Amino acid sequence: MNNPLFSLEKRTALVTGSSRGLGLAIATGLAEAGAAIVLNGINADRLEESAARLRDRGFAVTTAAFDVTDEASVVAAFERFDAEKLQIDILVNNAGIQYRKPIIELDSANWQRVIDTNLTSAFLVSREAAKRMLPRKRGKVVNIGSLMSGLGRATVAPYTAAKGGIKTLTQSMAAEWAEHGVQANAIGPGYMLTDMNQALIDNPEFDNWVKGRTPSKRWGKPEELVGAAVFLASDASNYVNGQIIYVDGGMSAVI
Ligand code: GCO
Ligand code: CA
Repeated sequence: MNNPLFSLEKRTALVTGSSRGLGLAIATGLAEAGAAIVLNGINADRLEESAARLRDRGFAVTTAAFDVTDEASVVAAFERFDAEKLQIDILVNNAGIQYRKPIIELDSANWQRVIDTNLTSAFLVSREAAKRMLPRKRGKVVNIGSLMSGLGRATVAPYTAAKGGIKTLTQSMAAEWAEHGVQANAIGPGYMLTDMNQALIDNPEFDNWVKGRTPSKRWGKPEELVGAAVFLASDASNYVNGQIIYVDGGMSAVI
């Protein structure tokens, strides 16, 4: 990264749900752009393994194991950051889960679990981050939405409701924070090759549908989110507010 506009040197980025999957790919990409990284997840062992692999590559990595859906844990994590003088300059709200069930068979506990993990978490973690960013007049919040932020799909109602919420929550964040020098934006990944999607990837009918309907004619690779993430985390996006950038091989342009 030679263009200083896109450099993340001297910035610290917290990426939620980053022990694996899209979160780990994004955290790695931000590290490659110069940021120090705070990895988050609930499984402390898996977190340490991922941190060790990044440290082996020479990156500065801290781990913070906490549950992004638990308000007290989120507040405590930020108090720990304060005590350790760890300033979060960039927050990527990536933590997410999927649960597939037709609406008439869906129980409210699973509905709530998906909403809490994919949507409420972004509110909770951003609130604590923004409380500290606003007085500094600088900060970046990048919410991970989805192609489903603007579309429905059978069997994933709570996920689409949460991801739709992410899109408009991002707009409200921008409405409140842009004047304070804090930019909030979102990334809308399309169909990506992740563990979460393994059942879909392994289903030949679904796999063919994705390849047929995506203008790029293929699934996305997790590292293909890095360009948008670095852009939205860097000074290159200082006048970009409340947007969702779809990284979906063109799917949202045609569907
Ligand atoms: C699903 C998938 C989602 C999609 C994503 C596309 O069941 O719809 O699990 O995670 O991959 O919404 O943007
Ligand atoms: Ca994940």
